[in-house]
Amino acid sequence: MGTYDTIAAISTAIGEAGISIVRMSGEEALKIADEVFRAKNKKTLKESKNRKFVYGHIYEDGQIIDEVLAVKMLGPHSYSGEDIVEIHCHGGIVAVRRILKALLKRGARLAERGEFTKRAFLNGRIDLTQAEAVIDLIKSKTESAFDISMDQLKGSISREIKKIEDEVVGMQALIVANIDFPEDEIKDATYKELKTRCDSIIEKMKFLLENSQKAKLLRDGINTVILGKPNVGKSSLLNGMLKYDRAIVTDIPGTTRDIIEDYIDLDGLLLKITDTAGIRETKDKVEKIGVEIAKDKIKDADLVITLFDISKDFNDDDYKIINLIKNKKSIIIMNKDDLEEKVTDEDIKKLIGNRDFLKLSVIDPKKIKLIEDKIREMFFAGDIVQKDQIYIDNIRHINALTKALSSMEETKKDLENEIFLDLIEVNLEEVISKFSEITGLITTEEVLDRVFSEFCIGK
Ligand SMILES: Nc1nc2c(ncn2[C@@H]2O[C@H](COP(=O)(O)OP(=O)(O)OP(=O)(O)O)[C@@H](O)[C@H]2O)c(=O)[nH]1
Ligand SMILES: [Mg+2]
Repeated sequence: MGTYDTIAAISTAIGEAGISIVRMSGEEALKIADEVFRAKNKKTLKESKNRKFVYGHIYEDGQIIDEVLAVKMLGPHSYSGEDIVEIHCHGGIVAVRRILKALLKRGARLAERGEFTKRAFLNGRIDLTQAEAVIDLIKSKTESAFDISMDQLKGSISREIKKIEDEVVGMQALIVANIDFPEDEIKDATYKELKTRCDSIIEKMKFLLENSQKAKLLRDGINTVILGKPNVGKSSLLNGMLKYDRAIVTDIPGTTRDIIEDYIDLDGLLLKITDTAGIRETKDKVEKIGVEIAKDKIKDADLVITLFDISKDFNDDDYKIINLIKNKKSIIIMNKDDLEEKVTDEDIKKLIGNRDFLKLSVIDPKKIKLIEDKIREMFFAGDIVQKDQIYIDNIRHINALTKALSSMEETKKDLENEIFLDLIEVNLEEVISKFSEITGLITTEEVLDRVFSEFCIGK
């Protein structure tokens, strides 16, 4: 265990709440806490039992500043691997700030983002993939994303990587065993065996990378943009999907001028949904900017829901819109089918060709379900998260795994060309070093800074 200074931070979200928690970690945590905490039973925290709440008060300048419960968790069996003291005080912003200030005054240092978790890593309690899972867990917006992070926190990634690494080490062992037996027969058999093993490893790595895309969609959400000319019912659709009136809806074309973003959880499938300003040629300065932003949003969209109003004749604006989604995954909706239809089947065919479409009314909640079913069907057939699978979705892990895969593919070519075994061994060493980057066995200060800067303060 390393020795580091003592850090303190407010670990709960700032705002009105029942309780708030101030947390301290480090060698001096108990000493500092005992300078401000007076237990009702007169014992110091040092004397009190490990992991047992103690009732008392925090004092500053002889005055009670709050009534609290304090608990110590001695290292190495604590979250950070060091001595931790948590002070559970009244919620709100005043009590926590006062307590934090009192601790800082006595020598604790304000923790940086993720520093408690960073210490857990530095003290060897968790590896880097597990530390990253902690932040992903906090940021999860759906149950599936949470389940994936929970699995990763339990070490699923490192275990999977370790399994593949063992196979690579097995190849190295085979090389070392045969490098000094250059008889032709043994040589041929060795290359053959190495090639078989190499293929199997490549297959496993590819499978992990393919799954990663699915996990990334689950985690970050499907970037969904609602598109159409003014007044076709875009904001009505957004409100219908969110099931509350998030956007203003009026019969005046050009109502939405800015983009409106929100999240929808479709049984574990996360949609990041964006309502946009209706696309049309306009002289209005504000609306014009909105239209440009809308066009820009389409570029990054995973899915575009495009609306047309069939209670009016199509015009040039509709044709422009169909042009914008030429190469995009999209759902086309012929909206307002509760009103008298002004367009014919031919008009529709002329506009969208042979593309699929749904004809409905977005102000009917039952019809919203049809759209949601369509989205689900487009993105996932069957279960979204399969319990027994490993999902690697962290960009850092994906990059390292991709590099490891390309070294492995290089190895495959070298084996086919029967190049010297000791050179192949060098390739394999490269693969293993990429694996060590993932788990944090080999890491740099820069990587750690990047990983932990994603965290909130107090975690
Ligand atoms: N009858 C009927 N009216 C609808 C339907 N969908 C939307 N509307 C009405 O059409 C008008 C425009 O709806 P919005 O949802 O504001 O349309 P929008 O596409 O967001 O319009 P902009 O923000 O101006 O681009 C409102 O009066 C809605 O009540 C529908 O399916 N049937
Ligand atoms: Mg609108």
